[in-house]
Amino acid sequence: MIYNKLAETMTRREMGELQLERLKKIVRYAYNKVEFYRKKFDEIGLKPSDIKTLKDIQRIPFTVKSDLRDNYPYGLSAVSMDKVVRIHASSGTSGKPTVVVYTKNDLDMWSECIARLVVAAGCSEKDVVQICFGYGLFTGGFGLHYGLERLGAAVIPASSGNSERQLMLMKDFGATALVSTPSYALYLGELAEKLGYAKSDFKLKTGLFGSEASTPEIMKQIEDKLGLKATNNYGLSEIIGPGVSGDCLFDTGMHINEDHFYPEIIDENTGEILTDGFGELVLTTLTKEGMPILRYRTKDITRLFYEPCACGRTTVRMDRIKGRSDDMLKIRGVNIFPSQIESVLMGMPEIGGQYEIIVKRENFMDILEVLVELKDASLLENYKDLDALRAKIRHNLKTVLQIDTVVKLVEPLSLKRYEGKAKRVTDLRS
Ligand code: DLL
Repeated sequence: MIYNKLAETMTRREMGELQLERLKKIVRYAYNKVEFYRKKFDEIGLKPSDIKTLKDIQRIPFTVKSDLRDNYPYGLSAVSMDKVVRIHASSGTSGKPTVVVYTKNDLDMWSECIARLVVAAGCSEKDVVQICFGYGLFTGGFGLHYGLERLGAAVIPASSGNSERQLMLMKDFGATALVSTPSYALYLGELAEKLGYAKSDFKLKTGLFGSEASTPEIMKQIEDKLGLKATNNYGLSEIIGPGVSGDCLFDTGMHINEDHFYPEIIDENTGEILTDGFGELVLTTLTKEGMPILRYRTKDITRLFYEPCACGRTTVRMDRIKGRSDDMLKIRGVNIFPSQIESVLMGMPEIGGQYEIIVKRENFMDILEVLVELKDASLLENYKDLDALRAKIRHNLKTVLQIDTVVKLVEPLSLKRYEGKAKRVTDLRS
């Protein structure tokens, strides 16, 4: 099923024409309504009328997270408050949050984008969907909620927290789809096992997971535990929230709603556009009224696929996020993404779903320590087996990372669980 055939199956040429028309319009709009953009354009002598082709987008300066923070709270807004109907914010790691405002039309477009991605993931109006994202300033809860309602699904706005109750609701209300972060879904799966639920107690068919990085291996673990098909969807508050892109059932990358969000991949060091391979995703909102964003550097590392997909959608797809350029760990000169570690660990049957990465410096030397939760506590009773497993993990990690690690095995269910985005890395070097 395709939610909006017209938008999701147009030819590449039609899409290009639509994007150009919208790009010209949004650039003019941003220039006229937002002083921040006007100043940036004027500084380099760029006029909205200079944008004549899609390629001309390269002439527009990038927007970065600190631009939103520097203009806190409403500096990048293009409309007066009487046109604003919703305000969300993303909590940064430090200081003030970044604020995003939505007009009625923005909320309408947002719901449409979510409806498209949940249908692509296999949901319909027949589904009963439990949303375990927080309802609040975070965009996850409300974003998914209104899109699913638009589709006509039955929404259970469970919000985050109280995991035992989540499982009870899931069973009693007959939830067929689950919305959460992948790490929380995995935790719910573990907890269900611990509390003695059988997979057949639940009617789950589809997992709509997003808001944090995941690997195919962790998705597989969730599928095994909860008996559903795990799908990935991506987005960020600055651009809209969830709804930028999502998986179809062919597992070929996440289809981008590119009639609303124009993607580019750049070299994260030089800013140059890459036509092939991995780089930093840059997004431009093509239709957003409340807070148009031109060429936003997401810091998320991915690549784009333009070939047709077997599902019939013609929209460009993005690969799962390999990591964030600011998550990348430089250890003894080697670049490492936490997702590489996760792939190795989750591919090993003896290991449970949780791990933590700690980076330290001892005697001027970087140490990469990996805390790994065992699946089965009985292993702890046999020192020889434990030692052999530790050596195997070290070896497998070294094959992928090229550096040595310190592996610590810990008891099942002993590492911290998160209801939202999991925090896997602690870097103690700075
Ligand atoms: O996490 C929006 C969202 C909510 C997306 C629910 C999907 C589902 P922020 O809190 O602003 O917004 O965080 C955005 O989260 O730049 C990525 O680094 C990361 N992220 C989001 N989705 C994925 C994903 C929401 N599917 C930041 N895979 C983004 C990997 C993701 N990383």
